[in-house]
Amino acid sequence: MTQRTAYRTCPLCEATCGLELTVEDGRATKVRGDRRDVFSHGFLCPKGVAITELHDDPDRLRHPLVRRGDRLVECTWDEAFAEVDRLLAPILEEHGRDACGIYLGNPVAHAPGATIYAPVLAKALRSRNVFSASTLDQMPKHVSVGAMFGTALSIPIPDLDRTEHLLVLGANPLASNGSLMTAPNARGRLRAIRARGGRVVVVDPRRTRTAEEADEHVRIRPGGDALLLAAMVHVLFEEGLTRPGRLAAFTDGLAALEDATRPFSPERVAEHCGVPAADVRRLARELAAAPTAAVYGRIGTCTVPFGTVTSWLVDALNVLTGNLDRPGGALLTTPATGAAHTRGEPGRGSGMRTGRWHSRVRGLPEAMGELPTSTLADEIETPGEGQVRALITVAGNPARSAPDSDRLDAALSGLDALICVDIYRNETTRHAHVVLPPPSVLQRAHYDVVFTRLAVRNVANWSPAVLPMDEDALDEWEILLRLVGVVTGQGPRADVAAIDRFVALEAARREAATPTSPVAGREPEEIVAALVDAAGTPRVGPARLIDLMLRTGPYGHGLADGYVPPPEPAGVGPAPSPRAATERPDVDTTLAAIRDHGLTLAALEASPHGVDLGPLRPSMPDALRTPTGAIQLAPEAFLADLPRLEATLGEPVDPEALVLVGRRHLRSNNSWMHNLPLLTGGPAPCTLQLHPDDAARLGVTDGQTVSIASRAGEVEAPAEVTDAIRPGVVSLPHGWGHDADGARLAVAGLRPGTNSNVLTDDAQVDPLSGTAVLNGIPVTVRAATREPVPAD
Ligand SMILES: Nc1nc2c(c(=O)[nH]1)N[C@H]1C(S)=C(S)[C@@H](COP(=O)(O)OP(=O)(O)OC[C@H]3O[C@@H](n4cnc5c(=O)[nH]c(N)nc54)[C@H](O)[C@@H]3O)O[C@H]1N2
Ligand SMILES: Nc1nc2c(c(=O)[nH]1)N[C@H]1C(S)=C(S)[C@@H](COP(=O)(O)OP(=O)(O)OC[C@H]3O[C@@H](n4cnc5c(=O)[nH]c(N)nc54)[C@H](O)[C@@H]3O)O[C@H]1N2
Ligand code: SF4
Ligand SMILES: [Mo]
Repeated sequence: MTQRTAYRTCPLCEATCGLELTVEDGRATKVRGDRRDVFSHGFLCPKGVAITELHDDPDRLRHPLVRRGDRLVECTWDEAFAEVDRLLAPILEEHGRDACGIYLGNPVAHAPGATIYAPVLAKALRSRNVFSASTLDQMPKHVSVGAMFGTALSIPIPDLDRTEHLLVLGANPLASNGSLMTAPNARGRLRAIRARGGRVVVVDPRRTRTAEEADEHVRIRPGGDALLLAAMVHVLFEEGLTRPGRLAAFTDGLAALEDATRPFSPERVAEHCGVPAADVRRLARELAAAPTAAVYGRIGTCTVPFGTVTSWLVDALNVLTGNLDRPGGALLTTPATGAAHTRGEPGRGSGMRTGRWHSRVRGLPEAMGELPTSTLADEIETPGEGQVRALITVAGNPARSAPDSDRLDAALSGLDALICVDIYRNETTRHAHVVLPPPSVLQRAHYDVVFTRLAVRNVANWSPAVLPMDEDALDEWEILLRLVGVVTGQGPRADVAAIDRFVALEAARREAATPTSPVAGREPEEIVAALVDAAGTPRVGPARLIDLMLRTGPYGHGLADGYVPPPEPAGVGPAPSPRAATERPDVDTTLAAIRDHGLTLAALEASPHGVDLGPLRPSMPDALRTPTGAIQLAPEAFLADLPRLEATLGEPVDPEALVLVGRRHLRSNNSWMHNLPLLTGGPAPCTLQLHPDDAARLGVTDGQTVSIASRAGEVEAPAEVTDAIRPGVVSLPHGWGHDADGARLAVAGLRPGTNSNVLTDDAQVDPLSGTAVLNGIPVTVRAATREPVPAD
């Protein structure tokens, strides 16, 4: 028997844990947390353990599928791409570029092949109909920070390991493992705040596991965060507690923000946000008084009617209390592969614009080159020029993840062509004409381009593939580039290597033309030729582009040979102390050496547990990319949404009305990973949580099947009566409903659960970002008159 150990960053959520895998005779047999990982120090969760099951899952697709009548059958790659070309070429030819849409799902952000090459495909398509999971998720944050700090990714990250006060709104990192805050072992890091005398406050309609770990749980009404935060801003101004400190020198809009929040006194908003006025005042005072503090909001602050305004006010509080851009506050990262706020001329930029075009049917604004996924069904169903007749999905399951999903599911089934790059035949891909499966995550190299940009510490990890690809397999980036070949008219057998080289040369050309780049003025060919591995073999694909990004990033020295890490000490060392996250004198030495010589991919390849680039560092005003070079505390467009917010104060508060919110479960991952036996034990997670008072009023008992109805649809689910939820609020997780005909998810089908997005309403969006409203959906609940039909 041959046995070896492999190290790999887990790509399954945003926490980026280091995994240690045992590989026996070519099979990954065991997974543990990598105790020497510079960031996760051995932490992992059950999903990380299940990564081998994901690889071995018999339902995971190993071969492309093509539609023959009402069946999807296995075929060769050549047959699959020939069919893609046969379907797409005439649609693009006859109906124009917009007739083919593209939808990019969440795992696109979790694998560099897709992170880098899916946008290349979207660009090559030259369609306005680009959709993604971002408008079901964090687009309000992109739009708010884009206006305030100048780029869509200028997202302040809470300095979790040093803060003395953390105010969390609408996030449950103990279940989600953190989002827009990459922090492996969120629980340990939250506990450390309290252990060093700090305070954690969680604002959530549910008493979550995170709320249980906190000093205080504020049981807000769903959607009430914009009011709560506006009132906290109001209190800071009213009571003279604003202390922007050094930020004042480069912050515009203080007076405008003060004026704009004047109508939102705690006394006026209390009933509507569900937080007593005295508590609002105290929360504001405590935030202002804390030596350092960070305000952090996530799903519950984004997928709501005032998502952008809420996201803006989160950072407005960070600015007003002087906590933005200071240790212990909320800071921008300095990621090894760079970001828009580290590139180009320091301190100034063109800013972020939205609404450069609008969706055809509902006139919703573009943001980051995308249209809202909430209007995808409209664009498919509505005839006329620009109607979406074909759709490419990459790592997405919009038939379960998007609002009013019954409608979208039906729309998908009516497309002239649906091409899916996906590893499962699930609720979306069952409608496909062609399914193109990438290899399993263990068969692909990894670098977390996205989440290293959002991490509470600057780190860099490269993971080589743990297992070889299957014979005949295509890597995800190769699949995407062959699709580029089709949509650019090069046919089904385009030269992937040539397109890839073109992409690399374009990236090199952009760098060469950037005066501040360490490769400024060099020849693109020369730059690309220097992107070789330690043996001198030219790199290709994502590895080549990541090497370029590292060499031209904040720690890069262009084409220089670069930093050589010291050899790995043999054997597994002792587990680092919990303090390791902050107190690492060795990090300063490493960082100095990296700064002297420059970071390259070769250096990361020689560092299987990653490279620690230290805690977050103040970077403003240099990192600002607004046209004025200043923080925009009161962007016009956001001020203009406040009258709509004020108008909600005139709506009656009906004590008997129910609203639906979502929730996440540690052993689940959006709509997938439900097919892995390791994650399916324990009580069924897909229950409708409701408060005992509501249950009593409705005559519902624990475990009973209830019917939940909204404007969009009606579903049934078992009731879970719990006082952990605020009265008037019910909660159902999303991503379930695995009983669809034509899917192949044998394990998930045994316990299909209920699809909550039958209830969410695609007509409701946050107008500034086009983001779906997925929380706070008005519903009625009653005891079901019949038992649910069992899954087939
Ligand atoms: N009601 C409600 N709805 C929600 C949410 C909510 O909180 N409430 N959350 C929203 C959020 S935050 C998000 S991000 C979206 C997610 O929305 P989506 O991205 O549309 O959905 P996922 O469930 O993440 O689907 C991932 C798909 O990628 C496939 N996949 C997995 N790994 C790979 C891979 O390596 N390569 C490829 N090509 N495919 C792969 C899976 O089989 C699956 O089909 O859902 C949103 N929907
Ligand atoms: N295990 C697991 N981990 C995941 C995922 C998963 O599906 N499973 N999904 C990943 C993805 S794609 C994302 S985007 C992240 C999301 O990461 P988080 O945002 O941390 O995830 P949630 O658990 O959905 O937490 C949202 C919380 O908001 C609360 N909430 C709902 N409405 C409101 C409101 O109006 N106001 C306030 N203040 N709170 C409200 C909900 O009760 C819930 O507790 O998680 C990621 N990690
Ligand atoms: S917390 Fe996230 S990154 Fe860490 S092991 Fe679990 S799924 Fe993987
Ligand atoms: Mo998400």
